[in-house]
Amino acid sequence: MRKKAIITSALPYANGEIHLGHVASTYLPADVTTRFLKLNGVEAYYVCASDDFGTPILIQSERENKTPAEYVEYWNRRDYEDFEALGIGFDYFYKTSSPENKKFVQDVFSKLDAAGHIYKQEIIQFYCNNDKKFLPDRYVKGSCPYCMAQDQYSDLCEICGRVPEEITDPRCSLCGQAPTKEKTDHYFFRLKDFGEQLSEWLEKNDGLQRDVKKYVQNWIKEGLIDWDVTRDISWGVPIPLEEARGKVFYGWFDNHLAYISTAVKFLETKGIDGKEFWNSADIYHFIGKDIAYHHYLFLPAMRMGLGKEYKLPDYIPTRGHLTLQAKKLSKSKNWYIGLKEFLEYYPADYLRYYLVSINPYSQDDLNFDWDDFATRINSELIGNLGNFVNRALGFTKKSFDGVISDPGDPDKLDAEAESRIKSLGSDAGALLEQNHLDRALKKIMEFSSYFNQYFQHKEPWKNGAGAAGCVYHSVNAVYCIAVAVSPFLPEAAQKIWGQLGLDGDVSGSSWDDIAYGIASGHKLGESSPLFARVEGSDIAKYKRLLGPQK
Ligand code: B3M
Ligand code: ZN
Repeated sequence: MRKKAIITSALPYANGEIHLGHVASTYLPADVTTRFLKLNGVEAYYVCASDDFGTPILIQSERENKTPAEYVEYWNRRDYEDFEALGIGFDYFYKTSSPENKKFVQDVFSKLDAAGHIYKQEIIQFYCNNDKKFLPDRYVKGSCPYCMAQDQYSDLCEICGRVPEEITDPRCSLCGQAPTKEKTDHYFFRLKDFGEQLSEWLEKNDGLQRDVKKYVQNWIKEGLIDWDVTRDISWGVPIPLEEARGKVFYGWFDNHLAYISTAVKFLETKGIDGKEFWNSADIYHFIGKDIAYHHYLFLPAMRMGLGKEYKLPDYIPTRGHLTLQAKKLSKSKNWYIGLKEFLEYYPADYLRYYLVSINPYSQDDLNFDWDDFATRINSELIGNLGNFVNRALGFTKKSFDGVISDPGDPDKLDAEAESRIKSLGSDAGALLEQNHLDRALKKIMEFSSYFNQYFQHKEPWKNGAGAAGCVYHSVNAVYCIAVAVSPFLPEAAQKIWGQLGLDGDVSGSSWDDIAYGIASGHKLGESSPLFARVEGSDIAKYKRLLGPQK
């Protein structure tokens, strides 16, 4: 672990609401990791931005009679608010359409061009004579040449998932007329040239996820293709060449550069040299597996093309897709759960708990299931963790007037409890460092479950000789839980903190504090149940509410 870190997560398109699928694969794991790093004294910053360019956004803004700038402004703010409600603690949330990013993108292009990594080539592109514009990507609809599905975009068939080389029966998606084909000059990035360097980088970088590396190496073996980084549309970063007037960059040329430009801008407002910080920090890019190609090949190749200006990522944690009730999420079919809507029903920590628990450090898909959600919250979060905290603190209030007793001589159970307390931080910490957030959370839950049993066996309510020791160790276990669980469940952790009678913010503590932090003589605060049960009858209702019938 370096002493500095920059954490990013895939930039959300400023084109619709954030849903649970986005949260599960990227924003939540990135947030948990950032909070963990901060507790470890790492100077860590989590930066993100809305992804403002691209044809889908331009088309949608035209449909809504807004300028694209107005349109993305709305989603930039809305997405940020939704993230905040989930406790996603960005240090900075900006936008790819920022002046800083535009300038940075143009500089990068000029440098890549000067270094010989860019070439110009004439291509044939659909053109609508009615709308008087070129029609890249989503501007053209037609039938998929593979599966014959009708009404598919030219850049992706949503039915069979393939990218058609050329769509059958093309039509302009704005006016429905058949387009013509016209010549236009585009700029290409020589991705092909980077195969060997990329392969070497993947090979020697241990921080990169093993299962992803394997198939990325296969892509390289199969042969890379150069990337067309131009679009003939009006919304995007202008290509900084006189001869390219009216052309803009393809969204995937500029969006990932906003990781750097946003971080640098943020750091500079803090009086820190952004470039120097970047190059001496651990760099994390959290993503979903569908954009692995872009992050394991295109992004590093572009950084390599710049020479040694900005270091490559150390970690690209890549997670699978979320399914809902075992079916693929689909916005068009309304089979998804919006983050904002979910948080109207349940506290952020419930979602954070559930989504971390079911989400391994791998590209396997994960499934949101309402019944499983209810069971896990009720039996694990409430039945185990909530129950232990409430029991330990409630008993201390009732029988010891909220004052932590002197433990006296430890018996066998106390000695074991002590060793558990002493090892929780390093056990869970090691898993967090390896990106196994789900396993780390499980460790903390096992710790809580162990202490439930410890409390049960000690029977402090009988007020025998062991009661004082039981209170002392149990309350300290609660203290450890508050710190350890804070990256995962920041709200609950803060509540526990207050109930322990501690001032300030649990986030101000250190991971090393996961030990005996409460001395005898300390007085607890007020205690009350941390969580409310998830009711089966509500679940039945939400099952109907959320999803396709919405
Ligand atoms: N805006 C969203 C996606 O494809 C896309 C990510 C950009 S990350 C630089 O998931
Ligand atoms: Zn048209």
